[in-house]
Amino acid sequence: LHPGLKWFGEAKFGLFIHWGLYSQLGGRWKDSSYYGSGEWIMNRAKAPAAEYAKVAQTFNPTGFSAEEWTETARESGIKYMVITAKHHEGFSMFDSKVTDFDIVDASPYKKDPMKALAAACRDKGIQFGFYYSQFLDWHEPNGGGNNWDFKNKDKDYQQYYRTKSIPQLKELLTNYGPLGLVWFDMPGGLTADQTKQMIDSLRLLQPGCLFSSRVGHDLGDYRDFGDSEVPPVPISGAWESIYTHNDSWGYIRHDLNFKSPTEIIRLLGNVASKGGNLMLNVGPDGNGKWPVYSVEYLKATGKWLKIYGES
Ligand code: FUL
Repeated sequence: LHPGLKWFGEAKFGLFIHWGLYSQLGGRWKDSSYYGSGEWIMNRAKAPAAEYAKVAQTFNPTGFSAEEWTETARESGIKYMVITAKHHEGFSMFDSKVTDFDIVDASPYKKDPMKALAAACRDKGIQFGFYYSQFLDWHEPNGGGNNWDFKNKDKDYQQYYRTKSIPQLKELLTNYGPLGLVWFDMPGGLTADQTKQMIDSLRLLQPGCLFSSRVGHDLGDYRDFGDSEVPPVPISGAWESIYTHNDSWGYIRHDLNFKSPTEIIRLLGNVASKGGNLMLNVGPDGNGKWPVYSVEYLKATGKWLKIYGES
């Protein structure tokens, strides 16, 4: 049995955080406004990569506080936190030597928020993990998904894996202390053998770290269901359901459709009764602040869990 399955099997409640340049846009690109999946805005607007990259110059999340985020998470009964190190837009929210398209080199913020967050989670006994989009990368000519700037037929996915994806995964597994998990998303461009090779090389760095099933080819350590899906019957083995708090993973200014504490508690109960973990998402804004309803409703959930939840 994978050693990480012990904490994962007991966790029940995790927090997903989608945070990137799309958070700065908040669901608006030029004169158009978008609803749902704010982190897909570059794709939906077919924003040219060079132009989209300029958003970084305005991204300065001085309101970010690792202490505040992790304290809210702790009060809410959260046992693990998974944050987007790089989503499909291709921007790295950590200090990466592999590219200049990262928060330290390309934004006025110039600091690595992931360092502080990893440390604060460790202090509070919260397992910490990274979401990493290993195939889709709309910024890179050889990355998956951006066929509006870079034609798919001209792409060399292997080159992208070799020069960005795998080296960045190695940075994440080396520079942030022990990780609870890496949440791979959307496999592509690799055969089963190549995926296995990639995973083996990463496992050497942190044998205790879990890999999500979206690494592809059934090679993950636990099972993730589809977005916002709970299985209808109890399921054995380690698994997770993931849900948005409002209707989007990434921050959308005009989305106030937040699940109430009652709805969150019901969801938690439903998932736990079938043997899984619920990982609920929060989408901080471009300043690094959580939507006020996320703070309030999560804390209220934590209060309930303190009284009625089994610890
Ligand atoms: C999906 C992604 O495409 C969404 O943007 C989001 O990150 C969700 C959790 O996973 O595959």
